[in-house]
Amino acid sequence: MLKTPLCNLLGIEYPIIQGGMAWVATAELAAAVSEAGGLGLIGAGHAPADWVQGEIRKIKAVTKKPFGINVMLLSPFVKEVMDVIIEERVPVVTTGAGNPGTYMAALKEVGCKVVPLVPSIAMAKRMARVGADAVIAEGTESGGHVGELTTMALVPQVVDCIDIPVIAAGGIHDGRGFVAALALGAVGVQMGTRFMCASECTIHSSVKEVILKAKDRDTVVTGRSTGHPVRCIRNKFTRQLEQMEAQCVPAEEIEKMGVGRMKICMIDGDVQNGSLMAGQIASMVDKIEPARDIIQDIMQGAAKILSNLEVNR
Ligand code: TUI
Repeated sequence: MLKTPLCNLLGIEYPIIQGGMAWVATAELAAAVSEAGGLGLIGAGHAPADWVQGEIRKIKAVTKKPFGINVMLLSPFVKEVMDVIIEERVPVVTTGAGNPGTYMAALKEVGCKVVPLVPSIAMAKRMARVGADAVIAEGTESGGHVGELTTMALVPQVVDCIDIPVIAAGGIHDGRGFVAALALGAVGVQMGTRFMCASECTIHSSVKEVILKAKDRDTVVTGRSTGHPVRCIRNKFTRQLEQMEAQCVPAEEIEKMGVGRMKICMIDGDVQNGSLMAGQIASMVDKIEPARDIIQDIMQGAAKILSNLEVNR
């Protein structure tokens, strides 16, 4: 039943990791994904360490299955969050938006599997060298902070340049994307956007509605001028940013504009003035369903594709 080395590495049933989305990936969503046999992640984002500790305790109270924390390395609370992760012996840590090298030894010492997100070959090689257990190669189709390369171009190049397992992320929605990722040499997938519309996901219902209605060209990348490009669903806020970037407004001013925008979107439901981070497959998400059904759909879709390939050989 489509076991890969990722299942053994993380102690999970299906090689599917839920993206560690800030303000979106709470203990409720992560628990549902882990209970369904994938790896649920809590997104630490810019949250303080005591919030992260609270979420860890919540998930431990409802599931005995493995789970992880995504640490956003641009957060001012990274050090304290890492201390909590070590104290709580969290099974898996994924990292985004930077180099987790300085925390690697301490995390590994308590048996934590460290799985950095990488947008490039250089970063993948550096992570393998400093002892990462696996990497997630994330293509620019993803929502949130993105690199330049597409999943199709990035994943096989990362697979060829390192000896540790590679997980694919960016632009994956169903069994087709899952099989494609394995064909590129990945041992599993990470998916964010589809899990935003899981029934257990606690974000504001208005955000889910926008994703359900999204069309193929509705996402846009802003912030290239600041060095932190971010993919979001186009809205009043992204149009404002595009205008500022066209007028060459200084990077610090543009960065300042982004502060607090994810919260007002994901929690308060302001889908026009908030930062509605989502990936290019938002247009494929067409229903709200339990995390378990999402995982089953991917695995059943993948099995069907593989058996058809076999028949047609
Ligand atoms: O991290 C993500 N996705 C994210 S983080 C985020 S919150 C945010 N807020 C404001 C500005 C920027 C982000 C929303 N979505 N994905 C993984 C990812 N990591 N994408 C790109 C990278 C990355 C970028 C540079 C990883 C390493 C890196 O290395 C830089 C270095 O230190 O050399």
